[in-house]
Amino acid sequence: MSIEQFSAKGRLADTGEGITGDELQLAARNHGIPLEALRYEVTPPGLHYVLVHYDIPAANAATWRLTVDGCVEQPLSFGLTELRAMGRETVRVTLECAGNGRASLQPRPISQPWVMEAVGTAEWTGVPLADLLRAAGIRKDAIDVVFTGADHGFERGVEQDYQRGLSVSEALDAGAVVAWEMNGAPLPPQHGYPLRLVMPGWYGMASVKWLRSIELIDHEFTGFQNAVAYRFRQKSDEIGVAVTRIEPRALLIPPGYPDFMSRHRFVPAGSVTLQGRAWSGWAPIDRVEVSVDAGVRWHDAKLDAAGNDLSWRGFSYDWDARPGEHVLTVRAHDESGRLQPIEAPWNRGGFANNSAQRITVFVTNPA
Ligand SMILES: Nc1nc2c(c(=O)[nH]1)N[C@H]1C(S)=C(S)[C@@H](COP(=O)(O)O)O[C@H]1N2
Ligand SMILES: [Mo]
Repeated sequence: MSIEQFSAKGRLADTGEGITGDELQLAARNHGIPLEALRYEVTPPGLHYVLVHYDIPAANAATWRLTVDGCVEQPLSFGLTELRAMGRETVRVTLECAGNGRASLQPRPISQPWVMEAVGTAEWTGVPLADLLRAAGIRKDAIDVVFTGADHGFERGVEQDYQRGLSVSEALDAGAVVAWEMNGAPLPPQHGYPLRLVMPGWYGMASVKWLRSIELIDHEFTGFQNAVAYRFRQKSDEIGVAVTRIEPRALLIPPGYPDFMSRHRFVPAGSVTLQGRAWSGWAPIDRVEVSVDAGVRWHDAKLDAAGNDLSWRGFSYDWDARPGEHVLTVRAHDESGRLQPIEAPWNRGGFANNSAQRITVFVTNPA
């Protein structure tokens, strides 16, 4: 074994190459939301998607420390009890992995092979990040804020702690929280126990789990997860464009009942209320369209009352299901004018593939 065997570049699947053992191993560790769990406004514990690059680190809330230092007037260090005394706020946030949809791209980037289920909504309780930064006093020379988790590993030959950087203004303005609770209970180990960052509107990679350090630096952060990993590229030697906010997406709760293997659906003929949820990290959802004929005709869905702007919005559409085979599909619009595409453009990392969901349904004759 030598480190040289780990390619510095991600690999693309060969034409027709099936899911590899490496991808299967990742898929078994990192699970998505079962689509029927989209019925819950707040995703119940255990059904929210999980993505962990390395291992879930050992952690003890009683001895955990979070430091805030670097370009600050007053470096700070908190235990959990001290941090709780800094304030308490609960935010309902929809998180989605930037790699969601990757496995459907052609050619397929070899990595965590999400289909479309890497999403969830939770209520995160903690202290606003902006309050912590202001308590430490942001110096004029501060450019970026670096968040470091307690997990450690190798990625494409580079040994690292999991780290992500944000600009000072992103860190102050996005409504981020440093959270110790998920849905009113201590964070589960896989979601960052005892402390994590939650960055509303951003793809999940920005929400650093097992958070142990916040460092302000006087230059742009060039760590692996910002400068190498999460970038839109067509070719591996490009610098690429940073992956940031969540592109709009709508998902239907698959109606009726499934076939075990194919997940194709069986629905008795008659009136069926199709339901689902839509979200965007750029702006609130203002329209969702449903098609029951594979995208030939589109119909406006009825939107549920708008919640906060940081979490998904429910929608429904009454369908008169006639016997035969149908392909259901759905697409979201947001107030920034973004429209979810039927086919999203390809990129080498397989990021932000928000191509429209398609569900094959067999409507059965009444008995
Ligand atoms: N420390 C650390 N934070 C992390 C990760 C990680 O591997 N290590 N994965 C990131 C990615 S890629 C995603 S999509 C989200 C997933 O958060 P969840 O597992 O709570 O849904 O966590 C992010 N934060
Ligand atoms: Mo992710």
